[in-house]
Amino acid sequence: LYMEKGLREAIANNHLVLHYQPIVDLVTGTAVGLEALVRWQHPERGLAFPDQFMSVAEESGLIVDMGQWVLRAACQFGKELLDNGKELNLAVNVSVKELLQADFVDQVALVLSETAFPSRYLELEIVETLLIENFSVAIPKLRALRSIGVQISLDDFGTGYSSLHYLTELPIDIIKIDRSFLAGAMESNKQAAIVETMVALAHRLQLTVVAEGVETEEQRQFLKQLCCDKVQGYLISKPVDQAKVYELI
Ligand code: G
Ligand code: G
Ligand code: MN
Ligand code: NA
Repeated sequence: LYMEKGLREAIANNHLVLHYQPIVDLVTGTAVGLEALVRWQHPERGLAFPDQFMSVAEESGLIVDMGQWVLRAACQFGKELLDNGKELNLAVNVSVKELLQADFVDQVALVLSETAFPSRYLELEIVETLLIENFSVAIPKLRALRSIGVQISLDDFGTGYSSLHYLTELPIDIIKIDRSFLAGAMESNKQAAIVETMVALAHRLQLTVVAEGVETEEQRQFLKQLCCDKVQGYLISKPVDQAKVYELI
């Protein structure tokens, strides 16, 4: 498969690059975190986005090598920021295929120690649906990750089918409300009620809440009133390259 071969070479030749999207504290208005988002810097075709190669990565199993590359690059950048006095959490997306690798927790611990990035600044984002489908294998791994100090985020919250049933059993720290909920919240009182309830539910469970896909000041004010903890979205910034991160923070 051409794509698979190309992707394998891209990982080996460092043709992947991370962009970072700031995550802002709603009370202070300052950036407290960055979500790392992978791109493929293709020598001929230019910058490719995850929707163009993530399914190939998943199906071929290359997601495991790619994930290792991403984790290391993100931790290195997080450490560089810390060394420059910028204390920011780094959020890294992890696919369930990676999480289910027998040595995943050991690999995370190794990357943290080799990059000297303190575990408390690392957040691993896992999408809800896939986590619940692999519940019994995934849970002990999430526990082990938390025991080494890593924080766990439930990504795309609200889009999974049995989220509420499992919510109390998942060893997580953060809920990320999927951007599809924000999109309708300004037009519909019912949609707004759902977001309000999600924030309240997360707080009752002593979880931090991040709202994704915040594009307007109106949405930001709405979330602030709800005491949502953090926001992420085009209103603050699109994902940017490493150099631009320094301009933003
Ligand atoms: O901005 P963007 O197009 O990068 O992200 C699209 C999707 O790709 C998001 O749902 C995000 O979770 C996923 N994604 C981006 N980077 C990574 C990564 O490094 N690993 C995994 N597993 N998914 C990623
Ligand atoms: O991992 P996750 O599925 O949350 O990935 C985030 C995705 O959402 C990325 O593709 C990113 O570029 C995109 N994104 C981030 N902020 C916004 C926003 O404000 N609006 C929209 N439409 N997409 C966003
Ligand atoms: Mn994410
Ligand atoms: Na998400």
